Amino acid sequence: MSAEGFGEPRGGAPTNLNVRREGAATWITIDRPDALNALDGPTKQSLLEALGEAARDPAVRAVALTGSGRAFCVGQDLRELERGYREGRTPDFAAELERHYAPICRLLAEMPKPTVAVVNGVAAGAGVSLALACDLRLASSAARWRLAFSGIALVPDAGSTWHLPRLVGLSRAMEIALLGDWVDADQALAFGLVNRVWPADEFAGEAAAAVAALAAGPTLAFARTKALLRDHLRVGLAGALAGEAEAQVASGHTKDHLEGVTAFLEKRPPTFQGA
Ligand code: T3D
Repeated sequence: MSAEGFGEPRGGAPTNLNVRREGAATWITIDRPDALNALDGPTKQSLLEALGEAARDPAVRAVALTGSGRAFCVGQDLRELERGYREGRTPDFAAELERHYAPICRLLAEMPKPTVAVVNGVAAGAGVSLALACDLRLASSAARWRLAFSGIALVPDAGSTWHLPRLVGLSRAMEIALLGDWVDADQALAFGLVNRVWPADEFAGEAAAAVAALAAGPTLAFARTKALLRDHLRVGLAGALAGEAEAQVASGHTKDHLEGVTAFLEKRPPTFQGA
């Protein structure tokens, strides 16, 4: 699996973002707690660059996205747009979606390694969209979700109209988007919106262990698996069978496949290298 096509390195310190490595995992923390990690321009640019770097770096085998303080992310920074609105101007949504939200969403969904939203608290607007674009969502019992776009008379964006019905079904997606109620962590689990919920005081440790386990997994097989699952939403059975066969041939030639089978035969846990 190639990491090509995930942008170019730019360098420079990230703004409002904490990026750190934990073993083979990159943790990206949106760090604007006073604004509930709302996404202003510099933060979105930093997030885009950090995700691109993580996507390209073969030593990074999983990516976790989380927020500092009591929020995961509340979406677009509305204060950044305040002046224009007060002057009666509407932002250039098309340009902003194309410049930041679309490539961020595609990186989370398509980079060749698992991506995990570690939803520590409130998620709203495009913050929900980011979490939906990740491969997995792990939630604290303190997390709560609101799509929020309807509150400002916008449509859900940043990929949420694509991801939400696929994750929870059309009826729930309509409910979440149109009724606009808060979804708490237990409801989110029941809806299939999140994959795991842990009590708030256990959340950091449990989420870290889950991300570490993913980062120690068979990265190339994971990359092919996520691509197959996404691609096969759009193809018929014959196409899916052909896609699986092609991916399996490639997976069968990896060192990790040999290690996995050898470990099974030797009755020991495998040690995958991501190669
Ligand atoms: O550019 C484009 O293409 C458009 C794309 C749009 C995508 C979107 O994301 S639109 C949706 C944006 N998000 C929202 O509408 C959510 C707005 N926030 C809220 O409704 C509430 O803050 C919450 C319900 C999430 C939390 O409420 P609460 O009472 O717990 O906290 P709070 O007091 O409202 O917020 C705390 C601070 O965060 C506050 O700042 P202050 O007054 O103490 O200085 C608040 O202004 C700030 N904050 C919260 N959300 C945003 C924000 N600042 C900027 N932008 C925000 N979205």
